[in-house]
Amino acid sequence: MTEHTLTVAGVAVDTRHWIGGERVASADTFTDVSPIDGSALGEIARGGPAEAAAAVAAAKAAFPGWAATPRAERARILHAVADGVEKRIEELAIVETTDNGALLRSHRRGVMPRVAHNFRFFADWLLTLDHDDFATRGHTNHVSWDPAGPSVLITPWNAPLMLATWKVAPALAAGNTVVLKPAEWSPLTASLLADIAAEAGLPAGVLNVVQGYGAEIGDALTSHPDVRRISFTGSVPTAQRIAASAAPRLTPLSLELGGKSPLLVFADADLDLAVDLAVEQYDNAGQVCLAATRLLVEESVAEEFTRRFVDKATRLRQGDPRDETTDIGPNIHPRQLEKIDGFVRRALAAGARAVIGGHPKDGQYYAPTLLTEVAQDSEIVQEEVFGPVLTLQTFATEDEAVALANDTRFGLAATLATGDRERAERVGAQLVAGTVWINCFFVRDLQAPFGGSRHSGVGREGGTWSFDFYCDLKNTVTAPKGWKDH
Ligand code: TXE
Repeated sequence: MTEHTLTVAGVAVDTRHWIGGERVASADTFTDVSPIDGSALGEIARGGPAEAAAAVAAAKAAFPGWAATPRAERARILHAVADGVEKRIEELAIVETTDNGALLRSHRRGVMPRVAHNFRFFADWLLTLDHDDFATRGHTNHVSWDPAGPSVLITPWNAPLMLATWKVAPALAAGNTVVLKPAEWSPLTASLLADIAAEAGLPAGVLNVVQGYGAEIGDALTSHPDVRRISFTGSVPTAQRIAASAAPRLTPLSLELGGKSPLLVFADADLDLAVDLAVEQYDNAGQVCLAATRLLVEESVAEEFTRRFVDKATRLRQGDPRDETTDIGPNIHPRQLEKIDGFVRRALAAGARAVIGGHPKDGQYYAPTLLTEVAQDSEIVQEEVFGPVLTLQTFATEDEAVALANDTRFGLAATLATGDRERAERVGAQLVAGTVWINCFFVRDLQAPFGGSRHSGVGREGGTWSFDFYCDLKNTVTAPKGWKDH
């Protein structure tokens, strides 16, 4: 243990930035707190413009070498990063859970293995990226994927390492260098990732990690002239700030923002399946951008649906996320809890009825909540709460269901529960959503595009769409004539 290390369940985490292959301290620090019990985990380097500039400079210096590294070698190193993640799954899982309060069992068995997969997937995809050739009037058009340059990746706290590596893996695979800025409420696993990447042989400066408050370090990163790509996952207001900051230089942006997604339950659905899908929306204490927080249920089954939902939801166990039997852990921060409760209190004051929950519990926990008697144009129906809070509205016809589903400023995802294939197709086609799930939720192949429309974001992540974003596509057209043949 040094003054720059904290330990979580015996795992040492360096609390400094990682810039140009070296640990760098800041004069200032901020306290990292565990949402499980409010305990202070340690002091984290609090970066500002100077650290941002140093990290971008390191990324810029490392870019030519990494971009020129043969694809097979880049892929080999990314697989070695995946090996390192796999070796440290237990450590990453307990550190992440302690830092952000999400369930240990899902970190262990779901999230961290997928973090490793993110690296493997983009390493393998890199090797399949083809240089397309087209012929036009005897000329060849040769399309190549050139790495774009230093990329700034800004990530949130609800799934810290998972969401960071969705960006880090394709950015590095494409040949870009990276400055990663994790959320200040969950800074730890990004620091461990820097260790793992260094051990895997990633050259110095290719991946840099800077810590700190977005308001203090963010603008220096997103307005930097040497930054060629910015990828952000987080809130709409922050995305707007980043877009404004990047606008003078027209730096390309990928924005993955919030949602207010619907779950449409039709009378012909398998009702138990529909209830399972609805209760699943409390996962991660509701801190999931994709969460289908608006339950839209056909009138004729609403009463029975609600009865079965309440029966199942009230059996969920809320508590310490390290406990294998826990279903819902804490919310990330006292400020987030206040925000959630504010939404609920205002909804209740406006006439909503809490079927279950509707209040905070001891510590940083919020009771799983279902609100009915909510107006379509009310705040609780229109705004993202990002907590374990669902609303229930009913509809009489399919057209009404579609109209309600589409009537928000978001367009991230939509889930349908129906036994009728034709209806599923018909309704799915009308929904404004980047992902439509039919009788399922959250399943997704990394080859498929992920993202949203309207205020849910700009661009898509996954498969070729990630490479599209992190590369400058170049078309080289060669004439058949003009050669001096020897
Ligand atoms: O997000 P922010 P917050 C939504 C959710 C939640 C709300 C607020 O509704 O209740 O956002 O969360 C960095 N320049 N989502 O305030 O501010 C910040 O340091 C550059 C949905 O925590 O968007 C962090 O790393 N960066 C969501 C990241 O932005 C800045 C996930 C996200 O923080 C910055 C999280 C700036 N000026 C919240 N200001 C999802 N889509 O999954 C902040 N940051």
